[in-house]
Amino acid sequence: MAILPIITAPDPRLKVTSEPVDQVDDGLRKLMDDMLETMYDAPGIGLAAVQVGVPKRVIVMDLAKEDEPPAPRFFVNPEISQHSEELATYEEGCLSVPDMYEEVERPARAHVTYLDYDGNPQSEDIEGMLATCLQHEMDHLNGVLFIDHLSKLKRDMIIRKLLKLRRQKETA
Ligand code: GNR
Ligand code: NI
Repeated sequence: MAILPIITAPDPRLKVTSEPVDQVDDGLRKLMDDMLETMYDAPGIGLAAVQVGVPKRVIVMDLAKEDEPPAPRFFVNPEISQHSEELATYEEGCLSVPDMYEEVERPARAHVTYLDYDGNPQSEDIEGMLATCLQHEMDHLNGVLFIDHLSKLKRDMIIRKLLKLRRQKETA
C-alpha cells in the first residue's frame, strides 16, 4: 500500500469530471487500497480518486468513530437515483480545502447504486453522515468542491486564505 499526495484547491485537476470505471479488477482494488491508506493517514472520513490525481469514479470512506473498529467502504460508479426534498445541514471540511469548515445543505436522504470492492452491484438507502459524505464525494467526481455550494464571497475568501497559508508554509 502507498500514501498518495492529495491535491488541494485551487488546482484545475480538481475541476475535471471523472470517468466511469469499466471493470473492477486488481489494478482498481490496488488504487482503492492506496486511497484508503491515504485517507486514514490524512486523516479523513472519505476520499475521491480525483483528489489523488486519478479522474475515475471511485470513492473510499470510513465513518467509524474512534472507539469503533474500522469500517472501510468502497463506491465505484455511484449514482443517486432519488433523493429527499428534505435537506440536512452539516459543517463540512475537505482534504483538498485544508483547515476550512463551513455549513452545507444537501438532501437528507437518497437512494444510491454502486459497485462494491468486488465489483458486485449494490443498492442502498442512505441518510445522516453517510448521505452527506457520499454526496460530498460524488461532487468531487463531477469537479465540484463543497465551497462551490457557498456564496462567491465566502468561496473567494476561503481560496485567498488557502493561498496565503500555502505561501506562509513555502517561505517558512
Ligand atoms: O474528512 C472529511 N470530512 C468531512 C466532513 C464533513 C463532510 C464531508 C467530509 S469529507 C472529508 C474528506 C474529503 O475531503 N473527502 O472528499
Ligand atoms: Ni472533499
